[in-house]
Amino acid sequence: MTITAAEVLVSSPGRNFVTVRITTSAGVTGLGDATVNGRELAVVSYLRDHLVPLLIGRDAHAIEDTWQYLYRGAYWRRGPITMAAIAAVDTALWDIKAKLAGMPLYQLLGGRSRRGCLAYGHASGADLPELFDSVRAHLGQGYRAIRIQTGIPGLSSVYGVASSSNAHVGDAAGATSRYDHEPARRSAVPVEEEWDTRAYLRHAPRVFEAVRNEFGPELPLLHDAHHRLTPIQAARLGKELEPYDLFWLEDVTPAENTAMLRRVREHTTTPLAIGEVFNTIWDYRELFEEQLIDYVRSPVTHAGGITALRRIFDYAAVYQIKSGVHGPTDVSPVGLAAALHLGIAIPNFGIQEYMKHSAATDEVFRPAYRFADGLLDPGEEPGLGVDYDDEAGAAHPYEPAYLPVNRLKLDGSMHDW
Ligand code: EZ4
Ligand code: CO
Repeated sequence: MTITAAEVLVSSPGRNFVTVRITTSAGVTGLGDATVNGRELAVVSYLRDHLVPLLIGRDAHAIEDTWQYLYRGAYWRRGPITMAAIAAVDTALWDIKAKLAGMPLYQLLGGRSRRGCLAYGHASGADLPELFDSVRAHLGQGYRAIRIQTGIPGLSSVYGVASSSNAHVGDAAGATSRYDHEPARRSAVPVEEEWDTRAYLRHAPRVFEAVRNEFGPELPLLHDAHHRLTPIQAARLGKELEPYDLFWLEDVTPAENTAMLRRVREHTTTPLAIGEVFNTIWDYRELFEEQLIDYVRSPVTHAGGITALRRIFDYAAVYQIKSGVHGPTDVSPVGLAAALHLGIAIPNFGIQEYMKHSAATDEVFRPAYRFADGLLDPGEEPGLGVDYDDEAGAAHPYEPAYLPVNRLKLDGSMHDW
């Protein structure tokens, strides 16, 4: 059975997605997610101009060999664009193999290890009353773990905090209503946000104190610092959050220098998660072997596919480190489905981020996965359980969109985000 076609599908049902669809001589097709938020068309070119011509005629069953061929064969290895392109091809080939076996993909990955994948949702608010409403709404929807982000006194808007004032065009709910589900904004250039680390460090512990007082000690709480702190600032934050028993503190420092997490670890027992912007197993080596983190944030989409991420999780398991897969709306339903098939099977599943996609997105991808009682389940459809609707996709053509950039309030200089 050979690969006869590989299409790169671009659609924008509320946000941009890049999807690979591979067709085989047996007539079976498979899907993979190649979306890199804010740099989508670079991956389209990588795929169309450089990978698709190499795929035609290859054995569709030879997943490992194709992965090695695309990774080692590039000479310029790694990087988010390369690894997202490889991930999409790899995921599509796993989808095909599982469809041919007549099984949901997780059966090929070892079968079911748990009843479902514990999911966490995103509660946020400009202030505490708005945040509490958002937490209550998530509890009402069945979430059993919740990420907490809030506005900071003195800052006009903060990344990751939804409000009616930063509603996004293209949302099914309309441009004037609150939209919790979209980190990017459709615009020709990125929106600029302002930042003040000292104000954040003063405010964050008070927020968690208030949330614990309101909602009690049981609910697992998570928080994302978006790479904005220095090691010593991160150490202080982790220490000050200890009384509030976080499930994890995410991305405290910039991802390039993983050694700096040693300093953070020396000071705090708050569990640490990192890796949503990593793209290979090598990025984790120091963090695993020195046991500097507790959760791996890589999604299938940005870490080279199912083949590569499974290897990362096995490596993590040696050090009692668990999965905590990135699942924002910019990971498409194909990428999320792939994560759920892995998550339901692996021994060291931790938690899965879940930021529900818009209705328009689900109309294009028709995912079989379901969320109930706080757990996500990949479903029992053969393969990934995602079915791309060409007509629905074509109704939403690509539109430029960017994540915001972050400047210091003090003097306007660029800051990590
Ligand atoms: O900033 O998905 O944990 N989740 C996050 C996300 C990321 C975006 C980047 O595209 O940090 O909001
Ligand atoms: Co994050």
